[in-house]
Amino acid sequence: MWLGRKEIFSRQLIVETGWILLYLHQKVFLMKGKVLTIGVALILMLSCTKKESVMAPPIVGPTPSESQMAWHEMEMNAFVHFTTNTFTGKEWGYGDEQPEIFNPTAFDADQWITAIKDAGFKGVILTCKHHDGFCLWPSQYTDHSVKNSPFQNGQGDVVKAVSEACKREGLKFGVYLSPWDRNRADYGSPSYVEYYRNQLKELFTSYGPVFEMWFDGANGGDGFYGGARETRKINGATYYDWPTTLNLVRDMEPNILFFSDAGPGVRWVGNERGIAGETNWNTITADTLFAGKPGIEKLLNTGDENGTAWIPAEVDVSIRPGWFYHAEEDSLVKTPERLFEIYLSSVGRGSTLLLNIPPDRRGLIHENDLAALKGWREIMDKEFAKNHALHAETVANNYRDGLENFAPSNTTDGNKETYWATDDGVTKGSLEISLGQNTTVKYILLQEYIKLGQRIKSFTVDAWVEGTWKTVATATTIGYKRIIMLQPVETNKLRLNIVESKACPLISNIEVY
Ligand code: FUL
Repeated sequence: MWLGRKEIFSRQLIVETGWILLYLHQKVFLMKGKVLTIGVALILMLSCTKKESVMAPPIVGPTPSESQMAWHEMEMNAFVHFTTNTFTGKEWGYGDEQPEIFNPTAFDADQWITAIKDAGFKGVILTCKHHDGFCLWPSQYTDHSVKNSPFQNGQGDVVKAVSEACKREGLKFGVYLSPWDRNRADYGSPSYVEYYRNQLKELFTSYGPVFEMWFDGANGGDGFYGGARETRKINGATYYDWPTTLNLVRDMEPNILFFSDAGPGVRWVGNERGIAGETNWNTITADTLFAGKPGIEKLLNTGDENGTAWIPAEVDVSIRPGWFYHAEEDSLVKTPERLFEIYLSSVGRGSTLLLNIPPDRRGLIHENDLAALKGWREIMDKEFAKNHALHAETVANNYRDGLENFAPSNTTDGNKETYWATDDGVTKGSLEISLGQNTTVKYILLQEYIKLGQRIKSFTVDAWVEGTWKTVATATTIGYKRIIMLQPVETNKLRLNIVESKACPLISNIEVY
């Protein structure tokens, strides 16, 4: 019944109704002549007015592409760092490591992917080649790979095993291929860029589909470089000729998302501590940016309200102090509580989390990391066990034309495709949620309907306490998702106040825990 009403007012139907009227009345006009023209014009005008008034709000600023939207919805992905560093104890291999040292004796990609899936991750990005240049697949373009290691007698292929395990478990697979290569003699010359592109071709044609491609801007200058052992500087803005490389990849994988400091699909968040900006715009102007450009961390952390492109921030952080496994860090694995804090400062601030979980020398996720992931999952399941706002009664001081399509109840209907919207030009608004009974509230979760652009600049949340509204949260942006941890408050109703918005605010979801 309720849905039926929605359909009647749906934009498409109104548009269609307009066409039917036009068609009918044109026929009448043809038969009976001039007098009826006025009637036709009037009826058409009425139909248009009605059509305009129930239209969805116009788009504001840049909006996410379909792949970006799917990426937002993934919320949590796992990063896996694995290479010769795992066996040398280094973080940045120099490039002179012998392939013989790569020897995971109990390698089990299924163990990684099962643990990753159970923790709630939706995708995995693997360091197919890190800065040391060692390839986890038997690339035909170099000898510096698994094919010359004792791992599975030189027959092993980590990229194949991981991408296939992802497929089996329904996780998406992503590729990290370090542009900086400290092993290659030709690093810094055009032939290396050719080599890099050839490797991308190998990866995308043999191990796809690939949902995200990670271009790391790191470049420390010095390296083995085929025995030269010297420092090489490249011009990060021009050397790799990224536009050509991106087009090459797009030809193989049209929906790919490119991560780099500057996007174009996804941007770096500006730190490796797991913290997105409290203010986090999904937009930046990337024209003059490039991977590895120094001094842009703050901009990347908060985004830019007036940015010209939708390039959301990805929060990459490791479960351990280092990106690679080191036995001496076994006691330094982040606690479940710390992982939960990181969840709140990444996903809870509208970003996607990319948590690194590096396998050990056996080729397994270490027991301590497994325990941390399990404990974290338990905290998440406990803290977000019951959404007290689901199907709760709502009331708002304004909603678009008073129509159900845009009613405040859309925020608590459990459907992220419906949203509360105010009239055009109304950039403030209040929405009350009745919880039905006194409830201890610890978290409020809000989602903007970002398909029509990110809008909200500032908001507050009030709780009804002892007969009066008490402000329990004051914040800025919402974006795809915002989770605010409150001082636990006993209340039977909450009020969201949109204080400032670029245009009429659109809220698709409110949850209360
Ligand atoms: C950095 C690299 O230098 C680290 O080793 C790691 O891969 C991290 C994710 O990105 O730029």
